[in-house]
Amino acid sequence: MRIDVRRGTVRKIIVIALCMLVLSLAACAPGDDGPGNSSGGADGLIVIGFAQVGSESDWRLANTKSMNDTFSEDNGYRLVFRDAQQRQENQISAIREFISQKVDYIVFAPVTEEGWDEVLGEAKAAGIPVIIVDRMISTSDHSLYTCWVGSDFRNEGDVAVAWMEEAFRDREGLRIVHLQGSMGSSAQIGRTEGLDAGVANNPGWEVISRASGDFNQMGGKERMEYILTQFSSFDVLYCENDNMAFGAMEAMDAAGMFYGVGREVVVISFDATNAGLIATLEGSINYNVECNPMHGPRVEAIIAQLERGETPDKLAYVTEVAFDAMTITQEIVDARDY
Ligand code: GYE
Repeated sequence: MRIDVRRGTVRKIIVIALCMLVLSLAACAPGDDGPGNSSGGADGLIVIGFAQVGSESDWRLANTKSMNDTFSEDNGYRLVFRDAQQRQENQISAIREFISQKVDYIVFAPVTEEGWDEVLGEAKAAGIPVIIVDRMISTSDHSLYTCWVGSDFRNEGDVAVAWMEEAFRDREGLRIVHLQGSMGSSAQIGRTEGLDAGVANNPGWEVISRASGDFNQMGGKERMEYILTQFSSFDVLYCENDNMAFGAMEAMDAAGMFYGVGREVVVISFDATNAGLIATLEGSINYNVECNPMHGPRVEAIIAQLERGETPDKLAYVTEVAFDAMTITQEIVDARDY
């Protein structure tokens, strides 16, 4: 009997020890699938590694501010921010750094669509959830990221083209200059696809020149300066963001070209930042398609869901509108704080 009792006690001790081991492993395992990924370190803050694209545009600065404002210590987070200076290799290094730091969540806005499987495989192996924001990646393995939130860039392009079709309904031919964003990024790919579809559907439309200004003002200025050495006139500037449009305007001003409402060149832009909307109200941009950068609260809502053990939508598109110089008002411009 005594032996049996002793055996029972030993068994109980082993079972308790095993339970404790399992519990401690579960607590330590980064990114386990149970409720709440965060280890809630000593200070109780949720640690977010955010690999940002760069600081190329007003849109990007507003996006960075939105993330910084949201993921503050006061709100319960520690944000590890890395600026990739528009280079994919920098973003990959930042993600590897986040993995070795064992952050609770990796958030990143991919510079380009291609080439993420390897590093995201490493994040997955480490059990760290990856939230993609703004631009998207191209992959056949959708288990490599938890979810994505951002804009429908192809739709943005389609919206701009629909406006052009209406504005140039009675026009025989249309000569278009196209300034593209950073090549290979979702924002460039979608907005370019929209225009290409418009050109395919409208026999009189022709893209006479196409170049990338890398989404920044200097890029837009330099590309337009070059284009103006090749062409002295055209009908439309289809420009994939506001900052490149400002640069292109500088070049057109210097060349004595007139653009905007009632002028020779119609300007179409994307982002609809505050500066972009001022230019739209003033009439130097004819049509501006909104792209919303305020992703901080959206990513926070996703993290809150994951912390509660819920499954966020795999893909979430932001609702956006567009602004016509003929109908925009001062109130709309004043309401735009980015
Ligand atoms: O349009 C541009 C920025 O990815 C939506 O990147 C973003 C784009 C935005 O540089 O201004």
